Amino acid sequence: MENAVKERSIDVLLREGASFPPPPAFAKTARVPSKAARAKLTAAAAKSPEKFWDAAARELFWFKPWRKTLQWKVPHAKWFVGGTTNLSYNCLDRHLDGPRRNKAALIWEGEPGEVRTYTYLQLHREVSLFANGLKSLGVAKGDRVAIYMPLVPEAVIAMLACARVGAVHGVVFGGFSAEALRDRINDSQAKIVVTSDGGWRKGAILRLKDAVDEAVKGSPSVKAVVVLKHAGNEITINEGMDHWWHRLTAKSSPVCPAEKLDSEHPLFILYTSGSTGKPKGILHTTGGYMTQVAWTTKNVFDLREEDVYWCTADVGWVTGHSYLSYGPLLNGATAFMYEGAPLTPGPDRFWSMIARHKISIFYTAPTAIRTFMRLGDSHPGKHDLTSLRLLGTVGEPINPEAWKWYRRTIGGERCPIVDTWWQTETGAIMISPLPGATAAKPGSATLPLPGVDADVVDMQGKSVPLGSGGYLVVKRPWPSMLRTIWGDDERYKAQYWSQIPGMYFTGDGARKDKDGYIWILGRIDDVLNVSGHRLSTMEIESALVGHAYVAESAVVGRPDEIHGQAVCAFVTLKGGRTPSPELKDELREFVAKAIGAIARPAEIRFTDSLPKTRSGKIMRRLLREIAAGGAVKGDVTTLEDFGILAKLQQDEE
Ligand code: 7RM
Repeated sequence: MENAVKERSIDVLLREGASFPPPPAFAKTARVPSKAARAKLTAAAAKSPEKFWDAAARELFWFKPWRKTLQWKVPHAKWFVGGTTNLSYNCLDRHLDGPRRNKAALIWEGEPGEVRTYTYLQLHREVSLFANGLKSLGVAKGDRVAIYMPLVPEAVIAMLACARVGAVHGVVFGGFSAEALRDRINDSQAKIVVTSDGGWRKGAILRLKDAVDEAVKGSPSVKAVVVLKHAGNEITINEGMDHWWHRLTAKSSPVCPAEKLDSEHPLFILYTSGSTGKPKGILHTTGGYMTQVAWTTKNVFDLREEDVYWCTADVGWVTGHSYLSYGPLLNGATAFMYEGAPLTPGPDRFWSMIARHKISIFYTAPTAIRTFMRLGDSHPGKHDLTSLRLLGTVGEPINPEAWKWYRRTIGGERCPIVDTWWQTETGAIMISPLPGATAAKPGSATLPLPGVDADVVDMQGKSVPLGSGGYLVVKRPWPSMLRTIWGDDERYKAQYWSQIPGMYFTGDGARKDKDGYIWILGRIDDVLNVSGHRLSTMEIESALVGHAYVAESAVVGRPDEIHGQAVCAFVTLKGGRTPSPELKDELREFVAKAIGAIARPAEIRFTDSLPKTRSGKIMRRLLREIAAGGAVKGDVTTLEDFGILAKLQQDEE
């Protein structure tokens, strides 16, 4: 079993820092404007979660209303039973009768500098054309379509077109290899692949079509490949298989009524790697996903009609599904998207875009924040960032130092920060501040949102007292929950519903502080055990980056005969700092002082970079294998930069 839960409490060592109440000017006009207002919402939702989600669903368009809000037979939920709707209709058609008709839906900037804007009316037309194109290739309700694209508007258009006709999209991140793509196509038995000639990254062209050609050789389910002309690089066209996007849509009709789909109709499959074994195809369905994504986007980001909202995630990640594509469009917002690398052509690219497009909401990952922090304040300092009014983070725990830098240097001490906890599996944000209502504490995702019954429990499922640690679970079904693992319901049950009886187990360890705030300690697999003490890798990392010379760190356990496990820390230094044996000793003492002697790293390894997924998650499994002196085994398809592995292993010789 993956993530086997061990029966032992998690030692709580992390100190609580400062608290930042919502800026009064922000709270005054916020959707949820006070602590009391949030408490009231939460209490009402706790009393009747179904009533709460019912009201949220009613803000959207349904062809036919549902008979029953929730049908729950552990571990299978159906939401809005009997209702029919369409996600693409709710993102587009619903906005065409009012003032949003000619409002910008998407503003896109390419790495070389091109800017393109789509109004809701224009986006609706492009989606309809492409949906008809898909139909002309034989795509019918329920068919799977793989999308392997750069971060261009057409990626979102392809997703919306699938949703429109009831096809199930499976977006595969454009940085993945041909092999990873092939495995995902085969597991989902995709009939069509949508791709582009290439995509821009760091001034070079990523040759996506070549990877598709390679993958399709081993994917007999694929009947056609649609190719967007984007980067303009030479590619091979395979007669009978390949279709240019522009030719396909040129002969399509712009009239494509949205299919009336059952609320539980499959919407997408998104693959996420487990700690062992092959990637899991997480399945999401229509009505419940749409409802929770719409509600959270509106309330967590406190969205306004006039906002320009930027979520930096790629569509290949769940954040790119829920909060780059669907969430903003469901709310009729203006979403900005950027195709290229964050530091191209220079380290101020992001800040220049924020200033030029007057971005007001900015949502990114801690890894990006730490990268920018490491580059220094001069780059954001060159640009006017006063359009910003709200900042967000997602993907991993943010260390308080980076949080404070983000608030000061990017947010000008003016913007609230929402630290949002959720997973591919949860579909939408579950634990987060509401920016006008919740005092933030740097490093904590704060409280479960109204209608979400998340808690920290022991192995028996008993809620732990305030001030203690345990396992993060969700006790009741929520609308945007995963419905199963594609093709493997047994694994779904074993992975999520068998470890703590009757509850959804997230795989994360967490602790509740005296105010009931939740602090995510990281994946349970990432917890180490030194002489019987449970230590969170994250708190040791957080201590290390508190040192003036350290840019980033990743801590893993390596087998130790005496102590069970020993703490091994991989450390990258800030620019201009050089590794030395003295610095190793200094860092070891620094951790001992910050947390306790028990956490003192047995080993420090300096490195130029850490192995990460594109969404910024450090692949600790790989580091564990390296620390133990063994070879790297298992799935590495989600690794962003393969060169790092060889380098990390070499460094020790
Ligand atoms: C959205 C996403 C999920 C895992 C999750 C956590 C970690 C995500 C936070 C976080 C601390 C956060 N989906 N995680 N957000 N940890 N604070 N705000 O990331 O499926 O790719 O990953 O990411 O461990 O279980 S994901």
